[in-house]
Amino acid sequence: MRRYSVFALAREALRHHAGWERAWRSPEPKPRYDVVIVGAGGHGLATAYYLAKNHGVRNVAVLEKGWLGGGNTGRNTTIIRSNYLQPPSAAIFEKARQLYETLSQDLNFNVMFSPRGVLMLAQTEHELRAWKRTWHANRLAGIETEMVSPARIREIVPAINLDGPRYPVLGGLWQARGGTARHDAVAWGYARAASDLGVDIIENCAVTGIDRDAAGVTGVRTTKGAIACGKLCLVVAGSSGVLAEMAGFRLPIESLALQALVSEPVKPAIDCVIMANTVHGYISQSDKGEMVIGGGTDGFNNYTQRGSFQHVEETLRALIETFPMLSRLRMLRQWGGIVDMTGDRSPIIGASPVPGIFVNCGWGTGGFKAIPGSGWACAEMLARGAPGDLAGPFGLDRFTEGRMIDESVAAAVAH
Ligand code: FAD
Ligand code: PYC
Repeated sequence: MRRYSVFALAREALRHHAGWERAWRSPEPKPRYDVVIVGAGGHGLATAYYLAKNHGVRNVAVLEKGWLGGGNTGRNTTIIRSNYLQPPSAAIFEKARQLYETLSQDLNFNVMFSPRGVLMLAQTEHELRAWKRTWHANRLAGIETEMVSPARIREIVPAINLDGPRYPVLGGLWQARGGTARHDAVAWGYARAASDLGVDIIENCAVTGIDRDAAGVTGVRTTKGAIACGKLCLVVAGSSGVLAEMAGFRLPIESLALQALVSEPVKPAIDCVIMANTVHGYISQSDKGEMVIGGGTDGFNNYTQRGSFQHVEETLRALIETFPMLSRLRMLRQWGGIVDMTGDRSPIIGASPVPGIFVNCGWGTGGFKAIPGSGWACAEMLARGAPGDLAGPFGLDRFTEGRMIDESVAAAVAH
């Protein structure tokens, strides 16, 4: 594939952009692959890319029932940070954040990583103590975060109201190298680079059944026919329970909708990401000027991918005390994605009870930021047949051994 560069841009500008190639190939499925990955969200695509790039495993297919990036990857609010509490989470989220720093260069695709800073507000004494604990844990893990005072918060976000009558801002946890990236571009960049390395990405190809014999998995049935495989990795977020059922096992995961919305575009007013977890709202401003806003998950399990008026009202009501300007903005769009929640709010990366089937799921409300680290760790597991250091703690066995990795505070979204 031709490299994207300033010279390519200039060349195409001179010939009316007639020479651009398709960003990724659209092949028909082969009868057999060494590895089949189900789900072309960020995690599935990154897994395929690092399998090919880091481990030389290239006879790989990624099967996607819709269009790539059309699941949670293309529906999220793009917040990237690594301020997690427990050592295994700190390791994988910080690995991901570091990979994001140079991802555009690595993939030769502009993912628009913008380390504009992420601020988690403390609006109760309890939350202040929780963030201080996280800050100390971050320092021990070598992750750069700092506790900031209300006065410093006013400097970072002049538009904020610190003195709300119900929830005054008492301080915050600031990660200066956290930020955002363009979600579609992350999916497209991984897809293009993986395709270039020989990975087959097959869209409009739903997996409808999983075949196994006494020794383990043998292949999948799809809307484009049967495909045999040596290893199968399920990376389908909110559909994880459905795919596990096809394979004959259960996962400790609940699926529910997480919603978000954007306002009409306005001039630049907020140049970092702010999360207000006590009141359940977070906000950043997109390059187009829209306020990108989200709140908590729906209070009941469901598979809808839609927004609801109740959620718009609830989230804005929560945020208006701290951001009074929101009361004067019209909201443009709302939507939902199906998030895959585990009991300890940490992901599952590991072997399943069926030999040859692996799972990478449970990223819940917070997996966009993890995509590069998750792909890296999952590829290592598939190539070796067993998880390495990054994925090791996240196996399914932790639920039977009672070895939870509690990230309910760091998940930072009401659930
Ligand atoms: P997905 O992107 O959902 O990909 C899974 C794919 O599997 C889908 O494309 C689906 O079509 C496919 N699939 C399902 N069933 C089948 C089948 N039978 N056959 C073939 N393909 C199938 N995370 C953050 O870090 N920061 C945020 O700011 C953030 N905000 C969020 C806001 C919202 C509103 C939502 C919904 C999520 C948010 N998240 C955030 C979470 C993040 O989006 C997800 O954790 C992450 O995108 C999951 O990626 P994935 O690749 O695992 O899943
Ligand atoms: O994990 O940072 C996060 C997040 C923000 C909004 C949804 N998830």
